[in-house]
Amino acid sequence: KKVGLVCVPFGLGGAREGAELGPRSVMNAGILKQLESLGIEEITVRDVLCPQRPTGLPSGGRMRYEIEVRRMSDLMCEQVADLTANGYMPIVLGGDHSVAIGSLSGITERDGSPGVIWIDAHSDLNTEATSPSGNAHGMPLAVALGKAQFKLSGASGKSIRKEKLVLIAARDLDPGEKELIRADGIACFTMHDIDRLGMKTVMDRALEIAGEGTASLHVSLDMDSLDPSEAPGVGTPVPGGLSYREAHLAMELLAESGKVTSLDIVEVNPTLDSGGRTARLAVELCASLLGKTIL
Ligand code: DIR
Ligand code: MN
Ligand code: MN
Ligand code: MN
Repeated sequence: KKVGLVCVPFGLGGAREGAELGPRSVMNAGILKQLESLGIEEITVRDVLCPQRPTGLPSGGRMRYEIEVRRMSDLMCEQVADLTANGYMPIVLGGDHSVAIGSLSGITERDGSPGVIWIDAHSDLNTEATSPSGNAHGMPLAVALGKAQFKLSGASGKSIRKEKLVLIAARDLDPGEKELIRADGIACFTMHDIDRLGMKTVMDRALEIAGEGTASLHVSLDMDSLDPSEAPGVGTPVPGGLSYREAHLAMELLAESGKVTSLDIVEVNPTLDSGGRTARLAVELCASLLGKTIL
């Protein structure tokens, strides 16, 4: 197995500064060592040169920092497409969740629409019209589904299919997002569903929906899916999240499926973290997804 780590120090998609420091904190938490100890034969690291906070007012219209988001997405799309073409599994280290716009368009460019498992307290389905904040990190799935006004230059504007998208761990949805989930019949396993069914059943069903009938399966892990008691270092913590074991079990089941072809780990914010705890958990969860077992 070959892994391509894509570091994307971009934080302009969120409301708080600090997510742009995420990639470095996850690297410092030892992700390279962890990958090596799992017997990954080849690891390449790509750094995406992201636009940083400009001095003036936020650029763009209803999506804040639209110009910067577009620049970062175009650069990422290229990197992810190139890694995929060369047989590397892309692992994207964010950055806020707007980096997933580039992951998804890069994957689609090579392999066609992937199945997508989105593990997040939020559904990231806001369009410019429904977003209460204007923050791009709340919009990547609306962009990928072709629902937003924002379109990437080269791409067709639509990189994923709603039938192949599954949301897991949702617990904080905006009105427009709820409406879209219902109207489009998007599979959504909320925390309530996880409480009732257990993570094993939820993941079995998620894999049936997103893991079949597509050439690839992308997992997007927003660290705010975890309970803030486990992962305090995120920009928008929401109580009532995944436990430490639920999150690991999800990753272990994904590993067992053998279907995952790419991964994002996003929203680690070291300025809000307690001694690198969230970054270390991100590394651990990545290891579980790549096949690390307890025994
Ligand atoms: C909110 C927050 N739904 C928004 N979204 C977050 O601004 O659109 N996504 N935090 O991760
Ligand atoms: Mn998110
Ligand atoms: Mn989130
Ligand atoms: Mn976010």
